[in-house]
Amino acid sequence: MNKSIVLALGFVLLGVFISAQSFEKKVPQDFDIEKKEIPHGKIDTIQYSSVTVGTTRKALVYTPPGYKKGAQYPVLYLLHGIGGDEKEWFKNGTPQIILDNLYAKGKLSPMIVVLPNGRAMKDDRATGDIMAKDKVEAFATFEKDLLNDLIPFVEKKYPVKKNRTDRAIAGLSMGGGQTLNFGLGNIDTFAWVGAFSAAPNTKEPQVLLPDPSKAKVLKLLWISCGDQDRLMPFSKRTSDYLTENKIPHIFYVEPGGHDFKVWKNDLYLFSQLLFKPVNQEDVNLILKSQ
Ligand code: FER
Repeated sequence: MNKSIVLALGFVLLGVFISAQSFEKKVPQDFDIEKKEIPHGKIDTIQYSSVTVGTTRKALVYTPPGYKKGAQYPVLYLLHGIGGDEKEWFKNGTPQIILDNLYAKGKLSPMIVVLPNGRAMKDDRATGDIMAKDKVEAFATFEKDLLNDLIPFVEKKYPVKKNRTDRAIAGLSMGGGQTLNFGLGNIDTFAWVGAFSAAPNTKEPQVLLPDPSKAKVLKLLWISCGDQDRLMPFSKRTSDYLTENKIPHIFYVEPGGHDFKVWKNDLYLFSQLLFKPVNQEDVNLILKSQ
């Protein structure tokens, strides 16, 4: 082949590679609009038997476009808030649309996303007094259900990788608190941790991480919150403690309150960072944008 053609082809391939890898910080207006013409992932409801709760429990599972049983995928466990259940993200945050759109642009590492029900009790519906003591406590009980029942089920039923570096946990509000409590409490299980607008169930920093240096093995520790959210102190005190102890993390403060506009934006940014080498330039882009 002629040298200049080789060179030109090289640049084209490099261009494709760079655009496929580059991080998209600016959220496009159509990031959550369904597009018929692109490949779609699939949402299924699964049922697993929970020894922790003593019932059969439901979760939704999103498999990515082009999902093949022969491949092996990392898994993101994505948790809901106090007023929700396993369908909350799906109904209000449309992660399947946001992620389909990101896949179509080559911005995501292929992953399976599990949307559990984080209220681990026999009646796990978000009905009646959602702030009742037993219902709030069930969000803590979910740690056992997740580690001992749901993760083993997912890892048996789906073709997934089983290293800590292949598991991410993220969530909004009560799910953000669960993310910090369970993620930082089980660093041998999760390497990617994303807390969106963490709620008062978030343990105090010294309890979360008595030995802060342990968090250095995390691939990514993301804490975000809307600047108008009255729950900001729970994110800020955690980030301050990490900063004091020189633990690398992203503290992303964005315009907004305690709502899905913020959480969809968080998912859009956070998901692009998962399961690939963390690129300091991408992290700087996020930090500079606040
Ligand atoms: C609280 C305020 C907010 C609280 C929980 C929340 C358990 C959770 C909010 C959410 O998940 O959206 O005092 O106490």
